Amino acid sequence: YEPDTGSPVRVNQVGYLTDGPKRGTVVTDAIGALGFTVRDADGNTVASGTTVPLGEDPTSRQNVHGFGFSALDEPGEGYTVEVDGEVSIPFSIGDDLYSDLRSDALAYFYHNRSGIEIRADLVGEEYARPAGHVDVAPNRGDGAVPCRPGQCDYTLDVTGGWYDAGDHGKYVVNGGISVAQVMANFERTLHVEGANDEPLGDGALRVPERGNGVPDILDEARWQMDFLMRMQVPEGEPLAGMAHHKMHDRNWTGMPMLPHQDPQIRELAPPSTAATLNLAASAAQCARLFEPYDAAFAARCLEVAETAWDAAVANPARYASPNDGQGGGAYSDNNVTDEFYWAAAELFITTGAQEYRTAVLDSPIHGDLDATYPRGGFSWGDTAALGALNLAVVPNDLSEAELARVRALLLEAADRYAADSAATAYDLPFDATYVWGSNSQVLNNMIVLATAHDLTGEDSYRDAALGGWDYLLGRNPLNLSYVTGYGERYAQNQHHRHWARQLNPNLPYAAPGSVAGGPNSALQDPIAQRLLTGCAPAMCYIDHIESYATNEVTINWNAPLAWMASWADDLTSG
Ligand code: 9MR
Repeated sequence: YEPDTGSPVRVNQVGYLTDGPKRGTVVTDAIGALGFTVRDADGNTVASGTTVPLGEDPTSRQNVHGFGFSALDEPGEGYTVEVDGEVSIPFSIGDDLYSDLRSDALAYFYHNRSGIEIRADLVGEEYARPAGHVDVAPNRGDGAVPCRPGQCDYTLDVTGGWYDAGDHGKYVVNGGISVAQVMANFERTLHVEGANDEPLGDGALRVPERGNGVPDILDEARWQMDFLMRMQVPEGEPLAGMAHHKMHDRNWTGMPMLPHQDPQIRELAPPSTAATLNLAASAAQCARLFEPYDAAFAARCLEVAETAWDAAVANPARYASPNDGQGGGAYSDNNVTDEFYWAAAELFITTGAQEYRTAVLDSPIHGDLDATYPRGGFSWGDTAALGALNLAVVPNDLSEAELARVRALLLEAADRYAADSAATAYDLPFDATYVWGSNSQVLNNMIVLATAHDLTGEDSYRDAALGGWDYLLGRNPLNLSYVTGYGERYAQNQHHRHWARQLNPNLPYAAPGSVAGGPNSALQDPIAQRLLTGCAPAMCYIDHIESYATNEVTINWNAPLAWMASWADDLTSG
């Protein structure tokens, strides 16, 4: 299998910000520097220079050169770069490159809501569908879901929330980090100068709650928060206050399958400490953000957060089994030090209480660079950065010295990601550990860089973050944008049960603004194993619906995508 990679001249296929860096990469056998020419849509030469030979790029095992034309600052569409007779995909220069992506990336969450009709007037006929997992056959409904046989003798109403991904499972690990990053997208607008709340506000997004006086992005977050809170073990039951790890079908369903057609029995998995702390952290953040809009809801979030915290402290080592992957993903995690840190940080920011301050300051994570900001990116299994980023940005009761330390660590992490970016042929702020969902690891590194830029205003952080955008939007070894609908060549056959045009002509492609998991050198699905064996790490990807290990979509990958789109849009509209 030889992927079609099109032109060897690689650019950000969406384009470059008017005052931002403009960098590209060319795959070539040439050893010495080559000339490059940038032309506008009419074919006039508007910039030129010579490439910088960079040798073999270890992520693609190709010989590459870099080139740059940052001085070109004339907004326009249809620019191209020519190197050695080869011409890039056309791209734009401008200030409004990320505003559609901001709302499309957020629309992902409404598209994937459970328990509610998805309306044509909000998403278009192609994507409209009946409510999934309400009590209409063949669904069993999520209104009274039992525990797995022998596990508990109650049922829970766990309707609502977002489907995780290409499957119809609903997981607290990772549902908590997803809603936390959606809320952080909004919370940034409260505390960062130049961050614009209008594109997230009431009436701005395609959600059915528009017009209710609450910012639309918080309406979306509430849909998930309500579900997460329903996953808490009720008072009076064993392990009260903990959260069930997940709920999903007893067996994997086939594809394609719309949510309302799922006939499987759905069950609650046992509670876990990691899920309980996802609930505690996200509910604590919920409490402070909803306070101005709905004090009763905010109070409920806080109560859930505090009871969840207490339950996790009382049950600090209940781990989900790594082998529990039938009918849904395992999301197992035997190290919850980071979840404790994240939850303590959120509870401390919201309440200022001594117990949480101590839990933050005494945590082994506190001040530890690798544990807080893993080199390969934070993720659902490494959540400390979520707390650390908020401690750095959201006003709280840390002393000045403590706050300075939190911010210094963040900048140290950002410096490290920036150094990684400078060391790669594609300016990618990533250490090239191409795991399942590598694109989200990249996005989370970009968030650390973007936050460093929010705090310092330094161009070097901005430029390294934008290098991540270049990579995700096409300047990469496959010459492919990983975001549906963005760029000229983009992923669209992501693994999803009903965005399944590849399997059925009556179903749609992935909706615009959906990010694919991305290259994963571990090749954990059959089609990747069949077609990609031997691949160079950054090329271990295929835009095929069956490649769930390289090409799935999920809430915890689109949440950082949306956060980063807001940040990039704010760079120019602020
Ligand atoms: O994102 C998860 C990744 O880190 C794991 O390596 C992988 C295998 O356990 O599972 C991923 O999560 C999937 C989940 O288990 C089920 N729904 C789809 C998720 C994204 O692929």
